[in-house]
Amino acid sequence: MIELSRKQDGSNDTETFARDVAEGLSQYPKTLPSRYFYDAAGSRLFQDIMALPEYYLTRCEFKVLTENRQEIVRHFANDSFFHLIDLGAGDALKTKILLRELDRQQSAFDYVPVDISGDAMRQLSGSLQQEMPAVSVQAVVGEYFPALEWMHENKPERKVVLFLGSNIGNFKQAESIEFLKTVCSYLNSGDKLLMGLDLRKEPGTILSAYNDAAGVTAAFNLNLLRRINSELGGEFDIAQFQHYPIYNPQEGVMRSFLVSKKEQEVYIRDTGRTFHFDAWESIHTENSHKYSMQQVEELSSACGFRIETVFQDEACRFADVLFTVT
Ligand code: AVI
Repeated sequence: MIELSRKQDGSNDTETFARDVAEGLSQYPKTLPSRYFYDAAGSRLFQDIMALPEYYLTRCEFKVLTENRQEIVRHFANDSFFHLIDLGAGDALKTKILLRELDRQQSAFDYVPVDISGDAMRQLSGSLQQEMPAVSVQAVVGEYFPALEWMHENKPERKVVLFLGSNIGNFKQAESIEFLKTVCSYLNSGDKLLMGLDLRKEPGTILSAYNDAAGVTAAFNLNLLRRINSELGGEFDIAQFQHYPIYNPQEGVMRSFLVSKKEQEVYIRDTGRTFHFDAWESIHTENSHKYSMQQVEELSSACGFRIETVFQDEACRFADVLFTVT
């Protein structure tokens, strides 16, 4: 296992967290960065979200990868050795669908899962050793770009990058272009990227996925305030905020907010400040972009890729798009 980051437990640096919180809550309208959702409790809640009946994304992607695994793997393999780099691998449940197929076909590759969590990478390496002992695994603990840079400098062979789960959708539009351009800059012509993207669809279906009946997504969103309380000495009264998601079908953006149910002041020790909330004032906490195929094409050509193949479910809810570096 290669460790490129000092932080091995997924924790965020407290000072950076405090600075980001102070900056976001001083703005009008208020914002908090969605990357802070994922502490241990937030990651557990996200696991629960993925199992919800309303959250179709994970099930659809499983289906797309399962039904198309042979063809996907055929596109990856083309007779020469390659590194399969999995950005944000986590427990790699979806990637294992492809790994089993690559293993079955005795493809010449090694698997490079990348994740900020050292624990997750240790567990994944162990489980792969048991399940697929013939697959060579080189886990990298660190952020995406240092990992890609390290691969670029140390591993000259062909590369296939995985960025599954519609994680790209959580970036702002300009950030997603920047992100993909940077990924592309660490790859060579002919290298590939398989990216999961949630597609535009009936707005009510999208809204329900982020406003489930059991309230798990609400708990996930509110956990951000709980985290500020426990890690930064915040004094949020969680019961005085509500989860409020809204989908804009023109922009194809699902936005989540936390709304203050009353006028209140909240002191956060590590920022040294008190923040004022008007009654019904909101904090914008997350964007989840939903794509049209035209947008996918624009994104691809703006970032140095061309679309090789689009794999999607029969209801066209979710796509795994295979891009090639031009
Ligand atoms: C991680 N990401 C792709 C999820 C999404 O659908 O935007 C995070 C999430 N937020 C609320 N539910 C799920």
